[in-house]
Amino acid sequence: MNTQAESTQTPTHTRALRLGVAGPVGTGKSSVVATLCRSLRHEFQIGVITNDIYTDEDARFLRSEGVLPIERIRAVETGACPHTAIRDDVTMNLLAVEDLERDFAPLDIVLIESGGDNLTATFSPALVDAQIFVIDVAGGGDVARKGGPGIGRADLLIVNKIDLAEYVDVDLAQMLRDARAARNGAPVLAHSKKQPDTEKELCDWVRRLHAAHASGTHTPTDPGPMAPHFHATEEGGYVHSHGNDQHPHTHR
Ligand SMILES: Nc1nc2c(ncn2[C@@H]2O[C@H](COP(=O)(O)OP(=O)(O)OP(=O)(O)O)[C@@H](O)[C@H]2O)c(=O)[nH]1
Ligand SMILES: [Mg+2]
Repeated sequence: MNTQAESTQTPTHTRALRLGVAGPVGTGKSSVVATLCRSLRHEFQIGVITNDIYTDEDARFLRSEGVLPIERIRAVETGACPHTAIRDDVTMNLLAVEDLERDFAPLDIVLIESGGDNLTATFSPALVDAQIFVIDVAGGGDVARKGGPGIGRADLLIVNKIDLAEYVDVDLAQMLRDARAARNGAPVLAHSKKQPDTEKELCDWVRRLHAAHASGTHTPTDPGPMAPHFHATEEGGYVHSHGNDQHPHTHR
């Protein structure tokens, strides 16, 4: 029975910070997760969930890198486009996160890597407390300008593999200006796994986020639904728009 004493008890440990890492295929999501595990595992109790469509490749990569004890890295095989499992129906991921949190309680941080998808894929706030969106210079300097919910409104945008910019003819300064212009003041991190100072900036950002989460001052925000898109029909099609404000739908 609930007593007065029980109801006024202060919890000794907040739920783990659930931090999503999304972005197009091959931009460096697993490498970012590996960096965070290696750098923060002595400060925080960490677990990892990976998402792949048909395999557990990312989980096997992280286990082989020795970034955490192997049992703390679990794979979800989505069997479908990654965005379906991180946004449309998060059940598989939520169960995996809850199992991990129960088996290794108390965890401080659970990192959830999305399968590589396209620029429209973001996590549901029902699954994560905050999310990082990863793009890279090798995908082209204009990607930042192309925008989308992850680029525009993820908690952190990483412009990754900056060590490669000169080899792929990308004007990094311009790409970073475009990224900042797309984000209304939200943070942008120029990052490379070959540049330890940038890895430190990433870890410091996660430390600050965890502190805000633990103190109850971090408010999870939804980067928003997919951008308006076009469905062709025999009559010439209609525009199906998922806006942010009042979820307007435009059909014509
Ligand atoms: N030069 C360079 N290569 C990087 C960097 N980060 C990742 N890579 C390489 O990019 C390739 C893809 O990296 P991953 O971390 O597997 O990328 P991912 O986004 O997890 O890939 P998927 O899960 O398949 O979508 C690998 O060959 C990495 O070694 C970086 O900062 N610089
Ligand atoms: Mg990966």
